[in-house]
Amino acid sequence: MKRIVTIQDISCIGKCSLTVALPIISAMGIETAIVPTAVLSTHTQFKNFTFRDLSEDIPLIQKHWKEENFKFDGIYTGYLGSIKQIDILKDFFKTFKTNDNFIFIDPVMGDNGKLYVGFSQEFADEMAKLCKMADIIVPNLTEASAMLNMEYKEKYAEEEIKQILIDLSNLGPKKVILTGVSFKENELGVMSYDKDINEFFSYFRERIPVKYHGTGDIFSSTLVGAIVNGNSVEEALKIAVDYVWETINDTYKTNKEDAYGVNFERKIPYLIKRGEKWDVGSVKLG
Ligand code: PXL
Repeated sequence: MKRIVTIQDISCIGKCSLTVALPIISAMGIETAIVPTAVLSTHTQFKNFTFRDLSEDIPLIQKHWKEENFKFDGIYTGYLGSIKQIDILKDFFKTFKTNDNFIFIDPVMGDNGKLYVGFSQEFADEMAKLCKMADIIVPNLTEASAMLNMEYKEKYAEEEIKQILIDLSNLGPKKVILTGVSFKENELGVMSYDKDINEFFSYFRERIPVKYHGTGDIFSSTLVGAIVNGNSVEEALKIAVDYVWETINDTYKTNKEDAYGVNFERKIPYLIKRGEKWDVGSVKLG
């Protein structure tokens, strides 16, 4: 059985980070090991959330796992609770990276042009350095702008997006995926760049006129699961965009008002059904 380790927070209520990564990656037939970076009562879009930093536990978990000789097909990081954790993860990556697995970083820091509560430019600069160790990174445009020290804009031309992808790949990773890309009012999707072959790829779906929290984590979890299951990155991007679209559409139709996250649970059967066609094999990173 394939195994992914995902390193991100537990937001006890909030439908993001580990509470979506665990069910989604598991539903894709992959064992999901976790390293919780922090425990919060809710994600940080609510007021008065609690926050317990678990940085000190990470090296202890790492040491134990090393002694047990655990191996992972993919190493996937999301929301990190402090700059100190970025340093701790550099060591974690060195310990568990092999020739057969890959490091996937979702540099979770912000959205809609703003960094989330608790993040700073200094954090973004350190995150950019961590990305040097990644095989794949998945920023949105807010996170990309912060890591490249660029101003965030509402609209971008295709040539500008391509340049951002190239600049991000110069941070180190072979594959860069930019989320929240749109060149037409009624479309939203992703664009990727593979620096080894100098090729771009994009995939869009009809825009649903609403924004929900947590969709970035759902996207990344699905993407990393689809890649570990042997899909090409391009095919995995279609799977992840389609699944996120289904979850947003379902939420939009059923409970627009009180949604603090999307109805990803109701669309897990869709994901499983789609997975029936996959020829689960080795990871194809090109
Ligand atoms: O979905 C990203 C995310 C993850 N974890 C926590 C968050 C957020 C976004 O706000 O607050 C704790």
